[in-house]
Amino acid sequence: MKKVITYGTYDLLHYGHIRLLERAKNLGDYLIVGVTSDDFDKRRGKINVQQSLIERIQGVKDTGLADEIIVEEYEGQKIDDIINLGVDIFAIGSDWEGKFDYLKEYCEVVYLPRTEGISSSDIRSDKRNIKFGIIGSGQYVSKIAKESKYVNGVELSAICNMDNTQLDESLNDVAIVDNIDNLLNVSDAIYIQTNPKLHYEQIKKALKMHKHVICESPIALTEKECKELFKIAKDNNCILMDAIKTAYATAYTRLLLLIKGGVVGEIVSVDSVCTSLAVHEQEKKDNFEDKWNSICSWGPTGLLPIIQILGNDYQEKHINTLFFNKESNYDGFTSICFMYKNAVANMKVGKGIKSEGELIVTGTKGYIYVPAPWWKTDYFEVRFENAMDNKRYFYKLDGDGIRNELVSFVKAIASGRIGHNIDESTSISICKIIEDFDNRKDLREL
Ligand code: C2G
Repeated sequence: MKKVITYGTYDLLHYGHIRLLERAKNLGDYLIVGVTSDDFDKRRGKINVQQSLIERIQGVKDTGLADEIIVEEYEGQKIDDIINLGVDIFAIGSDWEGKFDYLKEYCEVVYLPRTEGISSSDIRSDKRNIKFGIIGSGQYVSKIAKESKYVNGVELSAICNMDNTQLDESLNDVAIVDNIDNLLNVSDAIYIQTNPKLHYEQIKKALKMHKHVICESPIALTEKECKELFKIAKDNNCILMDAIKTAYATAYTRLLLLIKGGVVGEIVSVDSVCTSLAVHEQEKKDNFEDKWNSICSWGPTGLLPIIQILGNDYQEKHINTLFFNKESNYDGFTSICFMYKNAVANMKVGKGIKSEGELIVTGTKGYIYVPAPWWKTDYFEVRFENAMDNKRYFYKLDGDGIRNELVSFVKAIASGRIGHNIDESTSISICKIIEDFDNRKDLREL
């Protein structure tokens, strides 16, 4: 019996895929189809896949052409599969011509002509693109705009640059508008990266015009305003999404799942540190008014794992703050200690101070260690008393997480609901803690 194997993502299965499978099957007597796992696709840069692994497997199954379906999960797996499954022929489309010649050592390699005129990307882009506008400071806006080019289903409508920093040269052909109204007029959805003091009014305006919003955290400066915004979003059938990049990093979401699965036992402590030296000596003296303070710049990220792991029903919190400029509410350093029923959490944030930006989650069986800078998580370790049991996890992070965040935003708009990365209650808790800080509630000055 001649065994043939072929691999693919098979997203939104189409005629080109079916023809490929038919011809592959005709090369032998038994066809094995390897369908790529979601993780493997992300790792090889395919981030726009629309269907889940199960749906894609079902698609291949429904063709009736596969005698066996396996999942492709890691680089180098093809060699393992060919040896372990006793494969005679490896077949793949001609778009991969030459790329799999290294398999000739193990079996025959056949490149089959690709069917012209059809592809999953074409089918995906047949859906109308979301006109996507960005408002914020030039430097950051450039980053988001550039990342949006990797995301299927969005098309940059315009940019509103709120400061004098230059936009990246590659954006020369993008329309520039000078206020949010003009941005909203040409957009279906907007990314807000302005000073947190402006968020509430800007988000409200956008939602009332039925525009979807992804906003840099904190969404608002009070709990009440945040709740109101989510309600307006619901009433207007719009998506309002919190843009904490870390929440969309694959490594971070895997870490949360492992914790929920009990890998380190019951959690007794979460310690997170996020700092940067963005404020220089000279700036410390003046010009604090327009600056994002530490609690707004880093607070949402620092609080994220605490709230997502231990919840928001803490019994007490103590805020310790060192103000660099009290009149402007500019904290150079803030540490918050939370007391839960059976656990504690500590968050340290700072802008103008520097510390080790690590995340440690302590449990009754072991702990999770994420090295600095943990908020750009691509790697973490699960550690135990017996070091032989330790495990390391690595997941590639493209574009500082902005890319994944935008993919989630597009998916949320298409499905009408926010994914599991940050739920409404987490965003509201973050706003509440920042509100308490602003009101000096539970706060002690250093
Ligand atoms: N294909 C084709 N004609 C098209 C589109 C796709 O013949 N118009 C073929 C591809 O060449 C591939 C198979 O259909 O052999 C599956 O295509 P994709 O789902 O795009 O998967 P791909 O990214 O090519 O993954 O390890 C992964 C595999 O190596 C291939």
